[in-house]
Order: sequence, then C-alpha cells, then structure tokens
Amino acid sequence: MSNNDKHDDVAGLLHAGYAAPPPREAFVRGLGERMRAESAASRAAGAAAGAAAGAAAAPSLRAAEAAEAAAAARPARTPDLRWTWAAAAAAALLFAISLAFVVMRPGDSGSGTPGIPAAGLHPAPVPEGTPEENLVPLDIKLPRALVGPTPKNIKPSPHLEPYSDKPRPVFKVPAGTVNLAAGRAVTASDPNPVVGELKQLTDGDKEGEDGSYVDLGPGRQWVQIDLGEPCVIYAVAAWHYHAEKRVYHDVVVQAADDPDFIENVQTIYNNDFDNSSGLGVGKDLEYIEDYRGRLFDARGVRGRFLRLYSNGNSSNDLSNYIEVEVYGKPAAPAPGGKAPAAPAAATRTSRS
Ligand SMILES: [Ca+2]
Ligand SMILES: [Ca+2]
Repeated sequence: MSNNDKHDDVAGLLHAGYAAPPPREAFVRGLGERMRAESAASRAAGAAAGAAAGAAAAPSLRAAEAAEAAAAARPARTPDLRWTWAAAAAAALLFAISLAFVVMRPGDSGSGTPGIPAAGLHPAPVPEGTPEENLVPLDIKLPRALVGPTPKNIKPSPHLEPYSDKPRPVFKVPAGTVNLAAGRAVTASDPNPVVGELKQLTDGDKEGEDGSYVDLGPGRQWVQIDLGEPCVIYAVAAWHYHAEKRVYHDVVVQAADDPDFIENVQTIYNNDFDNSSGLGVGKDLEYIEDYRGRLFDARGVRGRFLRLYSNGNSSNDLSNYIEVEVYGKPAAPAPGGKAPAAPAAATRTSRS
C-alpha cells in the first residue's frame, strides 16, 4: 500500500464524514437518540479499526470496507455529532493503518519511521520456506565513501524516498548465498559505452572515482548479466555512481529465463512512476544514491538473466554503472522441487 493510497483512504473517509448533510428532522431528535447514535458510531469506528488491523494482506481494502460499514451504520444526527463521528473514525482509521503497516513489515529492524525504509535500504526478508535458523546476514562490502553535498537540483517529491545516512539494516538471506554475478558476462542496450567497459560491472571494483564507472548514452538503457544457469535470487545490489549524490530515473530490475526477456519475466524493482520507460507503472520510490549503492529485495525469484534499466539521472541524461551484484544460489534442477544445492553455491565464492 503506498502513501498515496493511505492518503486517499483518509481523505475519502473524511469526505464521507461530512458529506451528505442530514435531514432537518435530525435537529429535533431527543437526547436518547443522540446517545444511541453516538454509541453506534463508536461501535462502527471500533469495527473499522479491528477489521483494518487484522487485514495485513489488504489493509487498504479492509479499512475501506470497514469505513463503508461504519457509514452504513451511521444514523441521522446533528451537525456536531457528525464532526464527532468523523474525527473518531479518522483517528481509528489512522491507528488501524499504522498498526496494519507494522504487521506487514515483520522483518523491519525497527529503526526509523515504520513503513518508510531509509535510503538504499529494505527490510530484512524472510524467503518463503526458509527456517529462521538457516538465514544469515548478507555481508555486502562497501566502497570508500565519497561524501559530497546533495546537489541542489534534487527536490523533495512524493516519488522520492527521503535520504538517510543511517546504516543499512541487516538483510538476511539463506546460508550459502553468494554473489552469482561476480565475473559474469555483461551485455547492454548500448554495447559501446561512452566511458568504460561493460565487464567493469562485475569486476568487484565499486569505487566512485573516474575509471571505475561506465557511462551509457542518453535515454532508456539497460545492462544485463547472464548468471550462466537458472538461479534463485534473494537480493540485487547496484551502484550507479557515487562521486556525488544522484537520483537515477526509471530504475527497473528484472529477472528472466531468456536473454530477450520474454520468458518468466519478473520485476524485482520499478520506480518508473509515470511509465515513461514503458515497462509498467512502478510503485517503488526513487532514491538518492551514495556509496552504499542500493539493495533490491529479490524475494527469491527464479531466473538466469538479470537486467537493470535506467534513464538518466538528476545531474545529466546518462546512465552510469559501477557494479552489480546478484545474491542467490543456483536453482534446484527439478522445478518447484527441493531447495537449491548449497555446495554448488559455495564453490562460486572463490570465482571473482
Ligand atoms: Ca566495477
Ligand atoms: Ca519515468
């Protein structure tokens, strides 16, 4: 559920609270009826909170349903009671949304504002079917920080995640997870980069200085890594550029079974909020990138090929890449069968 959705819920509820003025007869109702009405409204608001809090999978929908039920139960009332109901219902809904959001994010480390991951961060995932005792923190080596001021051309936006310099929360992955992309072949929509060579994307060098990054031309570009075999992917880490803070636009990360991205295409991340790149409307936020790069939660998707799209950045119209890491394991041979083989993954650790 996006912040916009929540805003719409609250706005819609507030609107419902004071729309449709009651008939004039309501003004002459006796005290007993007022008390009954207040009691009904209170019960309805309580029902809204309970229903929304219990619906972690679809809190927005449930909250809306509960609000409708509350509206249906609302008897005719005087104008002051109307405002009382609206305020109580709005407070109940806000509480329910907050509670539901916390319930939806069981892996969050708890630091920062619930529901708003810090820059470059994601809550720790719990890959489906993996017992907690088999999860280990993902250890990502970070390059030397090149800390510069945030460029003035980066403006706050509802599509931009607020910047945070807090350390990235622990991200857990199944034991035996390795960087499958290390040393792998890279192709791109721009086969002849303006600066650098594509093989630099998987060479392990994540430093920010000149000589470590690759410049692709203007407009939508993609880079692609062939993992060599079908894999289960838990996380993707990418560094575009960090000699200054930048926002790269239309960042889309996908996995697929084939190099043309036709079979089993799965979107891991998409912040192209206006679909200007034509890959679908992205619900993820843009982010200000620094030396920590960005960790994308791949949630255990399966695929052999990884593709990252981008379309210019807040400083110029080029797409830059320094390094891309793909954390996972080779997939089990039988589809939908056993867990991936850890020994095969372990042998990859030395290849880089
Ligand atoms: Ca590199
Ligand atoms: Ca866009």
